[in-house]
Amino acid sequence: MSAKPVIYLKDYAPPSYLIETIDLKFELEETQTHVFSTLRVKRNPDAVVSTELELHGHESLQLRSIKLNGQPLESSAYHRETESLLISDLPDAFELEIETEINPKENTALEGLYLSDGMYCTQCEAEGFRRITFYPDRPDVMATFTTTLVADQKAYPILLSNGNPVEKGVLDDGRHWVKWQDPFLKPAYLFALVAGDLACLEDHFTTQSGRKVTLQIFAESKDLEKLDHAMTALKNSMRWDEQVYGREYDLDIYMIVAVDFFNMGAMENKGLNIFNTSCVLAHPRTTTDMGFQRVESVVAHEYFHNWSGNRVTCRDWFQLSLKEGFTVFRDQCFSADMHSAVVQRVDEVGILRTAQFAEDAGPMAHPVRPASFIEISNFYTLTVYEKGAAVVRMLHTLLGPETFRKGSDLYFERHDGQAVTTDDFVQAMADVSGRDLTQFKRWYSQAGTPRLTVTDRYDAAAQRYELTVKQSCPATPESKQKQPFHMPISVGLLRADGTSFVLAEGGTSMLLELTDAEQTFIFEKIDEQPLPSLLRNFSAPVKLSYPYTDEQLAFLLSHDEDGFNRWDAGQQLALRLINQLIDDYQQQKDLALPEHFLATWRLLIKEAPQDPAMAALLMTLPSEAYISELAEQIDPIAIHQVRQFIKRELASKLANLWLELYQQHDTDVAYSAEPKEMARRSLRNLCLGYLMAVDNPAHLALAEQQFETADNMTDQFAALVNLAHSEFNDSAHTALDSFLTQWQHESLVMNQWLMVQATDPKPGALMRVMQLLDHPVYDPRNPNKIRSVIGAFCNQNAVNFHAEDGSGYRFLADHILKLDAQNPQIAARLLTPLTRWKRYTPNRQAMMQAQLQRIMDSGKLSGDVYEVVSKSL
Ligand code: B3K
Ligand code: ZN
Repeated sequence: MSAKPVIYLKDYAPPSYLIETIDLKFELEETQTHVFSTLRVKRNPDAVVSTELELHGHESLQLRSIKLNGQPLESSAYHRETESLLISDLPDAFELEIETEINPKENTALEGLYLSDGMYCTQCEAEGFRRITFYPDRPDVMATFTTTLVADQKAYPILLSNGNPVEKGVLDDGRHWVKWQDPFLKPAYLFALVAGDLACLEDHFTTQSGRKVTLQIFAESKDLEKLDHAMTALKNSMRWDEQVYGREYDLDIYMIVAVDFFNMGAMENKGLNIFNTSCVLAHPRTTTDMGFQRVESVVAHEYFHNWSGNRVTCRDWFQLSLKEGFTVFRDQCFSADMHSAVVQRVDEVGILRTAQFAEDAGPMAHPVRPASFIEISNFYTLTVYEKGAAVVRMLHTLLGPETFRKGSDLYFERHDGQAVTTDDFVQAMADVSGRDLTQFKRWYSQAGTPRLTVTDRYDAAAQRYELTVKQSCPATPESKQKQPFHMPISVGLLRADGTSFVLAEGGTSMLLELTDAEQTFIFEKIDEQPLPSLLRNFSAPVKLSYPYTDEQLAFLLSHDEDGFNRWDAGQQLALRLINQLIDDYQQQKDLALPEHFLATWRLLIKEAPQDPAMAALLMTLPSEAYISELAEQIDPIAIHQVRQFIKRELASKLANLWLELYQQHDTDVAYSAEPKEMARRSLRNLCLGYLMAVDNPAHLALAEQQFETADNMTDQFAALVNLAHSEFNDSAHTALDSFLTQWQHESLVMNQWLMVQATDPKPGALMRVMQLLDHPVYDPRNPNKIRSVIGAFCNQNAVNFHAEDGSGYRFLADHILKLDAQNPQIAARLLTPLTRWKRYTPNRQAMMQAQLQRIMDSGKLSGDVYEVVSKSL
């Protein structure tokens, strides 16, 4: 059982005391770091009930001394509970001095202060600061921080914290110190420090008001050449936030530090972002195009937090989406402006529709603003991030860009320096638009993915077209009955010649506002039977159904002016075939690909050169994860076999076309990271994938040649994946071995090498995965390595993870039990595939459930793992 209680949003109460300033001094030693903290405290005039002072403090903290206004505090004046220190009988204003001792070296949870490859770094969001010192570790307590770091000068020449450096000095025992001051109010979760031997790339940015800001990106010196892309992304983000949101950077210095041991992607600490190396280092030789885009979007995301998150922060952790949903929306728009907007939209909807919809349909489903939790770390979810972004996007769509901008201006001005709620955000949007957004707010309080069923009627004589939309939403753990949502549905109507009708306000798309459980929308002066294009650009996070025929979907695929809906029509067409073939497969019938499907693909290939980026999307079959999410009952083997069958058929029946397209998109020009070149590479590598789906030595030779001659990681890695996963390549190990030899000293490339093997769908993958865990490049304490092997196997190798004998489930449970003691956040995160047990075939359900039960029965679990397992069973 977990000792941790459930925390409810409805129980929120303002803090009894406020902290005006905190002055910190760290004497950094690997196993015994001393933290001296001086707090200026005053009673909160807005507190509803005035209780004792609650300072959070993890059980690992050793309290060395505590003084009130300079006098040692009597031990009867305070007492310690598991997660806090409570002090009673305090005056209205006072100073508190606390000395604690911590052990960064033993900190394997990677929360609070820890060592990453010998360098000190911190991670305080959400509740890591309480592992550093006793403090009101809650986001509505905001203070100004001064931080002095003292450490050995030779081993730790660089000492960083939030804000601006104000003083430094050298001590006569070989240590030195630097004092940092952050003038902005901030909650403890935004505190950071770094100490290490680091190289730095420096640049400058002049803000729109003419202030010069120093930009510094720190990494190990061997990685200095991999920082240019992040620097460019940072400058682009700074410019973009000025242009699109009118937001300027506010300190004289902005720092990013790359660390190899990190529980997630990156962290937006004020003025001192700490990044997982995987989200900041990029070089064409070692990083794929996907990696480049990830770096760009994470750099942007963390930078945008400076306003949406830091200047205006969350009142409590239930409001997490206030900063995360909004910031994801901001980084999505940034990426759309930097690259192809359609490709960006397809990618983000892909994540939402597969992973977030699955979360919303599972035992951990929760509203964008959860109403309760045991462990907040479990709520950094796709719902809070991606659905939260979709909700902000709907506001943007409903209000239009100008009014939305007025709303964000008002929000930032009204709440600068405050800790607020999602209601405050929506209120700013309501105030500038004059609209009542009360119903809209249900998106924050009701979980679940709404279903829309659309029917239509055309009256030729009256030239009138009607669309009727019904909405419903399945029950989720927090509520059975759902009230209708308010959502924008963007529609277009296509004529038989493929052009779109001009609708109200002169455009070819129109916004319908759905508010009722059932609503009919009427279009006048429609002079021929139209074909509706619904939910353009995925204007709401819902599952929509309309009774299209295959011919109508094919028509949308070739004619819809909405790029997203063109792509989606192709996906729906493929899904129909896939579902049909899954039935055939389960009934042990022969599988066959219909001629009209091949004809569609011939056309796609023919037209591909006109828009390679779009073509690569259109010719990618729906993923196994998406097919699974839509399935009534998931049969992973059938899904895999059918998808492979279609791929092989397309490959063999259209082999010459793939080869021609592959060769057409070859180039002698040197590598470039321009979007056009990225698109060319993605189309060419898609062709390689099809070529490698058939048994043909000539195709194998092509892949080998590409592997050996590629001047960039995108092409080399695409060749490696194909060589390693091919059923027809007897010497997969040759490519894997040579890749290992070539890149063994590049940790991030080794993650990719581990991942290719962990995701190999061929039989025997689990045995190979177990061997990888003993390989010298694997490190059982490094989250990136754990994700590359265990995470990749359980999430991206469905056929093997779901093996009939239950070996995959046992393997995952074994590792969760081991990991929980070491790093509960990572352990809880890895559990996800087991939590979906109810979606699988009955034999699998039983085996998955048994492993969850085994974890539950194992004794002492962290709150993180306990919460996920207990909610899943
Ligand atoms: N705010 C951090 C996430 C912190 C996760 C803590 N378990 C990164 C981000 O979303 O920008
Ligand atoms: Zn974020």
